Amino acid sequence: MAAIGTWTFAVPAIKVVKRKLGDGSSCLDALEAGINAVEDDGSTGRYLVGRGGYPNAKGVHEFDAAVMVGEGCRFGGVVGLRGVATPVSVARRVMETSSHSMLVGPGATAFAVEQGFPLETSDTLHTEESLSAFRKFLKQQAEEARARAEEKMQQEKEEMKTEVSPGGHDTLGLIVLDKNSRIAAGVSTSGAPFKAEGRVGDSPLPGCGLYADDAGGAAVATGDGDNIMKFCPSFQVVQMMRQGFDPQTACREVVKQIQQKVGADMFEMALVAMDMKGCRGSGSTVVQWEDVCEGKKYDGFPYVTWTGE
Ligand code: SD4
Repeated sequence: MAAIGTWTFAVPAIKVVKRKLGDGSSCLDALEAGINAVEDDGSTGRYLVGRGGYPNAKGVHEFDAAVMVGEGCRFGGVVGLRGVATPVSVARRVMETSSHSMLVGPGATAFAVEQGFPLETSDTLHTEESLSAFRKFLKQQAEEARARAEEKMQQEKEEMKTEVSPGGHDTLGLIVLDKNSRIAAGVSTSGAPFKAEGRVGDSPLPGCGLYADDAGGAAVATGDGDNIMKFCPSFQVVQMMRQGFDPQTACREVVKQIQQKVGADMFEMALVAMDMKGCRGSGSTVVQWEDVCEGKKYDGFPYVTWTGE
């Protein structure tokens, strides 16, 4: 039995996974419960997951989440889901009870309601921290607009950029291997802070934000999803593990190949992976990461891991 999760805020998720696997739960049950523990807890603030995640530019939470099971490569995902604080559970229902693999926007929300998920509004999905960050974003936008009008200079693309210092990325990605050697991966995120309405990141896309295949193992990604999705890195890592590479080598090699391709425009991306023996590894395009929850800097990508009998 083993688990690995992105960022230090995966600690509560891993604790739940440990308890559930100890009670004999399947990897998927443990994974869902672990991710729910972070999604539904707005108290810690500062991560982009579930309740208290940062909303889009209109102040609305649009969640992306997915699950994938190694056995049969079963997959379910939701994109731009509104009103449900535990999107990974809706993603699981898509996998288990619908004839589809991915539902988007209003369709995803309607499905969640059909499945009995209580619908929430921004009032309860926001926390004080996320609301104040959004207000800061609006204020900054207004200030920028004023400055642009005053200066009346040529349109400078750079100035149009809103930089609210989201301070990094922090999607929860979790991989769980149970005692029957079944593996599952899941991700949950509110996406890039203050993203455009309708924007989709890498997280819910199979092969991009996550992949699981019991012929090799599982991998999850975090970082700049608009770029990550172009490279299907989670799929690449699992394919390499399938060919016999250990997770660490696979993650590093995939990062290296992307770096070689992208060159100077390299973007933030981290990968964590686990093979079917429970060995784990990670790779990242950033040498020193700042964990936004803790405000600490780490050499290499911070992740949380556990292994048990
Ligand atoms: C996204 N990849 O929506 C996500 C954000 C993220 O850590 O991973 N943050 O682009």
